[in-house]
Amino acid sequence: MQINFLRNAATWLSAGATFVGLVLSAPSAMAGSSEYLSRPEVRSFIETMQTEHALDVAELERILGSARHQPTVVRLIGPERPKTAPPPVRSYPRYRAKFLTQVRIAAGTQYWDLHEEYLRRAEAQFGVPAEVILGILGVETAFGQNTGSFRVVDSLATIAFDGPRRQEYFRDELKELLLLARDMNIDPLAIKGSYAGAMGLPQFMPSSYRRYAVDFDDDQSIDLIGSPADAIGSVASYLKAYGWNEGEAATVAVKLPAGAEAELVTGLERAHDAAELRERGVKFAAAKLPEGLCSVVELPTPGKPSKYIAGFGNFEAVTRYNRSTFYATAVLELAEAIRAARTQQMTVRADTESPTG
Ligand SMILES: [Ca+2]
Repeated sequence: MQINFLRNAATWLSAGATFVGLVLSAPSAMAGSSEYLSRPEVRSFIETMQTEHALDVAELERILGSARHQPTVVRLIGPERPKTAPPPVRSYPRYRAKFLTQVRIAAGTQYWDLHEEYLRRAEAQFGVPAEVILGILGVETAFGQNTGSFRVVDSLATIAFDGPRRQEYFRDELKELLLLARDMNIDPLAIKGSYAGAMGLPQFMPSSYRRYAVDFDDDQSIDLIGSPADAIGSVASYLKAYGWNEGEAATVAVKLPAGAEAELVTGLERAHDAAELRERGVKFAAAKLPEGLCSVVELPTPGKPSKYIAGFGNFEAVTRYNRSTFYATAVLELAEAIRAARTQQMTVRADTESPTG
């Protein structure tokens, strides 16, 4: 999601010169929809926040009065794809290549070295392996390098009141942001994030921040923007809450019987019993499988036969972070690559550092 945003932002910036000219010549037209305070749905939102959550009306007016409509956000959120449109050509290798780079894998091992203590603690407390936490932080923000530059109030208000879809969801997130800022005693106008309002190293939405984030460096505040420790603990806490089971494989490669693909692929849904799949001729690449149902996920490559994997409970936990099978697969593959690179590094270190006497 983050990477898409950056690519789109770059396209947008490349047209910067003309765009800036436009803004300078017609500032009032651009700011026209920023007058959120006069809108009846915004008044009613403020009223609800006051009656249901006892937030101060003057403070709400200060915040929402400063909220600015962001046309870029509307464009990036995009319209619903028409049901009649042909499905886009999907390529898992193309998606994977954005994240499984040597640079990102090296950044992952470095991050592991720097924050080993907290990764160990997260693993002990929540049962989530260090590399999976790093896989998420790596895909989401390249370990804090791309955390987003939109004011979260602007992003959320824009989609909540002018978005092409999912307004209700984003009104809820705006509410959660205001409550989060109150709880943390910070000015919501100071918080930056993605075009969709995801914040900090792990790109938590405000509701997830309030529900699952933890203070992992014991400084009495939960800071997902400035504290790698809090980000590490919070990712593990989130995955645990969505059913991560210590020591279980998330995915197992499968071979499907020819012609049965369309019938067997379930994507995000864990609808299959592994024993039944075996009876139907599905071959698993491992003898021992995790308990519980599994999904069958297709990883397509245009012009070539697709690959398939079975996704178990831990795979589903990762898809709860971002509802995409490509996303979860890339997170887990980045995790494996970081783990392998670290193992190699440790071997080299042990060879060069081991005492000879
Ligand atoms: Ca903290």
